[in-house]
Amino acid sequence: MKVYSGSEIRNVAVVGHNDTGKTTLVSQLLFDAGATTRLGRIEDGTTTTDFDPDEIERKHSISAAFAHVEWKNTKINLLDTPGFGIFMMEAKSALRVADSAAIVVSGVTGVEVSTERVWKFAEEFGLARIVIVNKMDRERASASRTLDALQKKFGKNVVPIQMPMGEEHDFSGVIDLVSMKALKYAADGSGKFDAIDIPAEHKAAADEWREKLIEKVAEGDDTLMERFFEQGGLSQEELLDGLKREVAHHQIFPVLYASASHNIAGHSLLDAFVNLLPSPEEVKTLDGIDRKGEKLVFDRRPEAFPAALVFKTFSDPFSGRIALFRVYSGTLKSDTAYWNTTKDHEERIGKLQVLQGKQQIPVSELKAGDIGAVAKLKDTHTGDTIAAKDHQIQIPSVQYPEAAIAFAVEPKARAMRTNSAQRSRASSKKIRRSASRAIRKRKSSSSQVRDSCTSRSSSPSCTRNMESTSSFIRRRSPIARRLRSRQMHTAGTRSSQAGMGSSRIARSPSSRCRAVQTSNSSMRFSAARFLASTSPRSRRGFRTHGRKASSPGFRWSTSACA
Ligand SMILES: Nc1nc2c(ncn2[C@@H]2O[C@H](COP(=O)(O)OP(=O)(O)OP(=O)(O)O)[C@@H](O)[C@H]2O)c(=O)[nH]1
Ligand SMILES: [Mg+2]
Repeated sequence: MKVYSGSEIRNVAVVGHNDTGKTTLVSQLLFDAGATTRLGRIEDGTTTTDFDPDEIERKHSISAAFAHVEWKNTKINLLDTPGFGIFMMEAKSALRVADSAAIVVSGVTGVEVSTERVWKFAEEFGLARIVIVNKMDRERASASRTLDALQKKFGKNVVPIQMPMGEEHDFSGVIDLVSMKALKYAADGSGKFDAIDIPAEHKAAADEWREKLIEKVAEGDDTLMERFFEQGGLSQEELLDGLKREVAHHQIFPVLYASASHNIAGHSLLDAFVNLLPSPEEVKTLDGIDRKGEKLVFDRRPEAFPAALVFKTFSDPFSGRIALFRVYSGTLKSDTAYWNTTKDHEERIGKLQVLQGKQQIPVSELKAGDIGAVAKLKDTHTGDTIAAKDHQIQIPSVQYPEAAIAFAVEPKARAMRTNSAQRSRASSKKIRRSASRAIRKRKSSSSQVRDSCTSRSSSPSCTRNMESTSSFIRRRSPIARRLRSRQMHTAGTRSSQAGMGSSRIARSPSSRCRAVQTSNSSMRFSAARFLASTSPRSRRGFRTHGRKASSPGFRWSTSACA
């Protein structure tokens, strides 16, 4: 994998309300840039960034995922985030390490609750923003209604730099208001397009939209304003330069249009990311704190000392715990010892990687501005800073809100408490063995039925037999179901141990009983799922406590478990 310098990188968090098409859009960008060979679809469970079995089953993103593309010699790091309110902290962590936010809204529903929330987060972190109006092909999609809603909520600096060609079923491409070319896309989802002259029926509207864009760009810059009055307009280069500068300074939030599922306008989005969004090098310094908690401003150049922030940790079934981090200064190298300045101990970095969904691609080093991952860190969790030992700097992480729900799972009997973990492991193994035995048996009887049925005519009893056998295999046995629910629980526990968000798992010193305190939405989800999915029988021997926090200061204490 090539090593990129800061000026060749764009870190973009794809955020917005749920169901606006963020994950589909990331799949579209990956496909259009040639990073994948097919257009991933939510319906088929083939998107790159929704790879978790739960995400595939539920057709929603649950946690932030990372992918990257190379476009015009620039590496675009894409952080796909969930849009559901309960998973909002995942979006916030992604925004914390991004340099810009691509805020996705639906052309049908416009501004929604999470749109406002992610906008506020982006504002808090001082990020450049670009608005993508997706689903322009859908019935009742309207560019003007969506633009009105956006401007009403976020102000007149939200300005379209494109005009959609048609709406609903007629949406066929976009008119670029900078180059004044129409990009007409193929209807087969291949993403191929022709740059043509603006069709006569759109010409008057396009001229009017461009006029407004030029006025807005000229307003934000005195030199451009003078040029505007001198020439009566701006050239394409002046317009693009002005736009880039004002996007970086949050004076303009450009609006673009797309249909991710029909693969329309993907190339123009990639162009806009490269041409308009700031690179990590454009912000020269970063505020950190030293060991005494005093503010420290430090240099972000690749030649400076290495410093990176771990913003997410998750468990991979093959590689173990994976930490995702952003390098803020210097260069991080594989197989090198660094210092965890938050916990004050040495941390050896093994093989550095970059992620493409769940796929891990090795890389020798990562320069300031890039985002990468590393497996099996000794004791480094979300929010920790990794730096050179002689530079005790800590990079501020996201502050998570207080837990809204807390719960604990504990064994009822003291005898169980001593070795509940071993018992749980042993019984999982036992269940797994009997489940595979049952499935093997059923499969072999299924093939017998199939053989005898194909040799004879398709009698009603034959068809019935085949149906029931195959539906059994689909559903698997009750034992397999029990195994699944247990695996789900283990996964939940594992992710909390991995330090996802602010979830914590604590062990009471006197027993093996575990208490989970969670303010992380994914963990809450796993907890709720564990309680909902396990049958009373498989929960036998465990007592569960769940309650809503009555006050913001509520915390679950491990003593409740002792
Ligand atoms: N018609 C149409 N459907 C789309 C488009 N983009 C996405 N969809 C569909 O909208 C649904 C939601 O898409 P996702 O990509 O999962 O949306 P999301 O914003 O990632 O959703 P969350 O992860 O839950 O926040 C899926 O059924 C997609 O096929 C589009 O441009 N047009
Ligand atoms: Mg999604």
